[in-house]
Amino acid sequence: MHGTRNTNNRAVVEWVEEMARLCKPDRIYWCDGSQEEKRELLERGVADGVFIKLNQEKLPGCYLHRSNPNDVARVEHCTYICTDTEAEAGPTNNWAPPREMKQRLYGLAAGSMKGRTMYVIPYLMGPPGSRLARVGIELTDSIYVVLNMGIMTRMGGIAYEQLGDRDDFNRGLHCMLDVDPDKRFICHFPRENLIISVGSAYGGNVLLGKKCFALRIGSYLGKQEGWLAEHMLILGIESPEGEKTYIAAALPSACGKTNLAMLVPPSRFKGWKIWTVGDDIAWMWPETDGWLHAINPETGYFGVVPGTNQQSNPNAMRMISHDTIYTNVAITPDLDVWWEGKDKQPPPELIDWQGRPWTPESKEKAAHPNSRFTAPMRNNPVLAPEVEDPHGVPISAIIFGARRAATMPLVFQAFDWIHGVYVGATLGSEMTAAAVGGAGQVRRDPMAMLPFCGYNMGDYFRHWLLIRKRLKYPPAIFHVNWFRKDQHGHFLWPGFGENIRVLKWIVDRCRGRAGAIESPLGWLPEAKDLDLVGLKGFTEERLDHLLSINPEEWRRELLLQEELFIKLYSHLPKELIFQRELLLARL
Ligand code: GTP
Ligand code: SPV
Ligand code: MN
Repeated sequence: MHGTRNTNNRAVVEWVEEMARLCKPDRIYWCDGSQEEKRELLERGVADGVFIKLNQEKLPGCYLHRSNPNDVARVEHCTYICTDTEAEAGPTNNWAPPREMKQRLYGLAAGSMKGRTMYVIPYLMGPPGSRLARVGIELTDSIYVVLNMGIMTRMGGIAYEQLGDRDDFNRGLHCMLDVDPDKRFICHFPRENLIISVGSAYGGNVLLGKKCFALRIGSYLGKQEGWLAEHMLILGIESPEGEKTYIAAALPSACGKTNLAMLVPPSRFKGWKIWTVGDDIAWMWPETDGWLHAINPETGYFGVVPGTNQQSNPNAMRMISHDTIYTNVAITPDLDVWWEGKDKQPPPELIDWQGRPWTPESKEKAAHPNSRFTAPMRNNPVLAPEVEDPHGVPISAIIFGARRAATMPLVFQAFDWIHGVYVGATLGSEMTAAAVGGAGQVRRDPMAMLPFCGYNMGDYFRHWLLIRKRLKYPPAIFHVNWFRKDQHGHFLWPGFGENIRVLKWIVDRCRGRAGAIESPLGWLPEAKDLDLVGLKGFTEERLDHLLSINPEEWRRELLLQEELFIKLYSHLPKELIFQRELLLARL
């Protein structure tokens, strides 16, 4: 029978019963992650109006979900880290005392599932048997959450198998309430390994395995246990000779991780291949072989839809053509999907993401700028088989990347680990639609973790510095920027598949085969060091602009870096202050 209790783990059963007494659902449904269950829930979701079944001839197994228009992105202003003291959460996180916050949230949750079903989602983050694999249980009253977690995580019996009779699973309670922004809280209680999320039904706010567990709680656990939970893609790059190199890259939300992880090299790069290990989150640890190893804790991609097309990301287009959940895209009269940047010519009529008629004359966007696909990784034509390896992959390079119209060159290499940590710690990027508010403004986003670090950011930098001591082969660290613009506001760099040219330089630097010149920022490639063959219309002048360091822009940049350091001062490692002095002197 579907939905009946499928575990004897006492801690799980007792906690579910306790939460059911609080939320008072009409029924409890224990998920098993099976295909039949998925079919049943999709049917129920369609009947309840949670999903629209898309054109099954064009998009087999695909469904559309429209979220409440007040609930379309992560909400950083209502995201809290509830550590015992405010200093533990640090100045970059919202903090509230755990007891009070829990009382408030339990008050909101009380009776909120009356007339509804409470779904019990057991899930595993990471390949079974991996030393970092972790179990979570999410309780939710949203079918959308269940079906997304089924794609994004190893959901079902495997989680109970890995947990055995232990009680060290992440507890995640999610109540939609009436999706009221005034009652929206995404709260983390790191010491108890507990997450409570109320008042939202969208993405990173409610798929608790992802940003809440794998990053906020994960980073806290990583600090205690000596590993790193990072907002990073993981890719394998294979040369024509079959040599494989693994790279992890942190770019802030909606700044290009999924695209880089699935890159298709242009025809000039015959024989080169990119394999995706992960597109959003990396869990990494110093392995006994002296390398930093990484696993992807997830099993699916919750990716940005707008801008995805045959040219920019053909692998993603194939991946999302079946068994995919779309959130907040537009649809055609025959139930196909559409979004800005899918093709040049929009169809003559559409239903927009809010369900309203839309024509090319309409002023508003047809798809929400943060519309997303949820697709299983097994749909990815370039999925790396290593993704299932409990030992992970050894990382040769770490990239920090940003979205910057000015200031930051296309690529440079940090001088060493400490300098690299400084480069990551001072990362600044233009904000995007992935979170509510501020899109376009440059803000500091240390290591792309500003919204995701579950403890004091200064202590997090110190943790990074300490990890170095346990590595015999530390990854080389780089900074990239695909988004520099010319004076007319056009991107100087073609990006997407052409990014392989930068990745190749990075690989060759790691393997001691590529040249560079010393600059105040770090090692910079010269024109002769980059393979630019076959890049149409690309002038040396353009490359000069892309690699230039403008003193005026850097004066401003240093002031912005200083603001962050002042904010973090009380916990900031002295090494980073020293790095700043060195950079100032070099400039
Ligand atoms: P999250 O899922 O929010 O963490 O985002 P992400 O970092 O995975 O970003 P993603 O790859 O989805 O890209 C976000 C947006 O940036 C999309 O609209 C892409 O089309 C665009 N983009 C990605 N790579 C490039 C690039 O190399 N150049 C340019 N110009 N745009 C890019
Ligand atoms: C991000 O914002 O970095 C995402 C999307 O990957 S969400 O899952 O909503 O956080
Ligand atoms: Mn992300």
